[in-house]
Amino acid sequence: AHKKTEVATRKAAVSIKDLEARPGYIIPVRSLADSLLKENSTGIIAEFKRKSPSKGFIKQDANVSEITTAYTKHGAACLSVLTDEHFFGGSDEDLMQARKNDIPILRKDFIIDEYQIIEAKSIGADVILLIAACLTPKEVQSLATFAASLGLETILELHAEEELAHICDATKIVGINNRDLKTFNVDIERSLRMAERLPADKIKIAESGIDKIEDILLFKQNGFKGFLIGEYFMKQEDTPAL
Ligand code: IGP
Repeated sequence: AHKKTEVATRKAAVSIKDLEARPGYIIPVRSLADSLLKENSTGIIAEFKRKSPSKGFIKQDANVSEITTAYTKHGAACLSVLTDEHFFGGSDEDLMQARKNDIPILRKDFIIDEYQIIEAKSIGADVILLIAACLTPKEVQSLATFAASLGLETILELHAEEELAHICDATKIVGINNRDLKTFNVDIERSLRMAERLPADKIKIAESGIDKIEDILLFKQNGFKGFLIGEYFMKQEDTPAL
């Protein structure tokens, strides 16, 4: 409900025509699928977030440019930037600053409207996230198809087995969230069981609560190609050397 009001306010302020005139509209889109399927890909999707509903502030004054550049130099396959302000303290400006790095960027937000996908493109994002828990299967299909029409890829995020019905042709990349969005509990075993039920042609990504190499190896052995890591990286004292 909060997102709806927020999107309606922005819609009234900035027209689609204005969004389409922004620089993001003319720069080429980079493919997450290609990046993950590359032979020597680390599969790491490194996330920039200052705070989260489960942890509060992780790093309030984090420098988006420094951190995303370090992520890129140290082998990330993709960047993820939170643009939701209300829960995560993010902004479109953060994503635009990350865009100078030449790897795909995921706009991490709660997308419920085509307008937000046009926004994503206008700020230079390559990938959007659709969360099954917030959308009907029909909405997923129509939003993912719309994203593809702009050249953007979609990650469909699932958490529970009931949400398998949200998978469709337009969603070739599926993320399984290890963290329950309501209780914030992380359960990797549950994700592995769910992954067995995904269609074989989907590219699988593991999301949340990953903080050791063993987790990544376990996901890899189970056919996952991507590993979305935020908090573990953000809470490190030092930014990796540039
Ligand atoms: C990253 P973590 O535990 O490494 O910080 O998790 C990412 O998976 C998490 O930020 C996330 C998220 C989301 C945030 C997953 N799905 C949906 C906002 C909205």
